[in-house]
Amino acid sequence: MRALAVAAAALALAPAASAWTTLTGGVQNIVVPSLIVTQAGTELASWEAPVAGTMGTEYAPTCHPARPVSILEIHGTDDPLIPFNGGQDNGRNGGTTDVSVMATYNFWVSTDGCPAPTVVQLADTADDGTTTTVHRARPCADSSAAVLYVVNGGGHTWPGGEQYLPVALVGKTSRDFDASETITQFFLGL
Ligand SMILES: [Ca+2]
Repeated sequence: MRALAVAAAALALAPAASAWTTLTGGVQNIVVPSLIVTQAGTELASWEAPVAGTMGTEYAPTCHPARPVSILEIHGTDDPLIPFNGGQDNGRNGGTTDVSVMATYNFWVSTDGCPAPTVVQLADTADDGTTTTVHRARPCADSSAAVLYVVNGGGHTWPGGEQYLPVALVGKTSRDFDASETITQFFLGL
């Protein structure tokens, strides 16, 4: 399963450098089907890494995974499309509402049987208008983990990726870390 996870992650992230606009849609669209798979309690989903995506309010009450699901969540506090604090979804799933990022993360911390998360600040290495706070809970049940990168001041963007649309439309892109590298290392560490 680990090899499959890494391979799938590499496949999903391959276009990140050159076609982020495409990947943006992919990332948003991946979140919902992956949650549906998780809800089904199948053996297919043992990890997820939603970037700028959270749980829809219509899915949340029915999400009862059969076993722990490792989660790495990355989300900007100034995301204009999928609001950090939840509410109206202005992205591709517009017309729906979302659970807040912290509520989504706390759901997984509880569901995965995690210890209380530790909270640290990433080094603010780039003058990009963002900082990042990392919430890390591990080990959880069955060696799973629940990690959240809160990009303070960050938008609906891929940290380390292109500023694919103007800041006025999608918000700022963090240069303090590379989401692709972070996701890869997370999967390798499971
Ligand atoms: Ca910074």
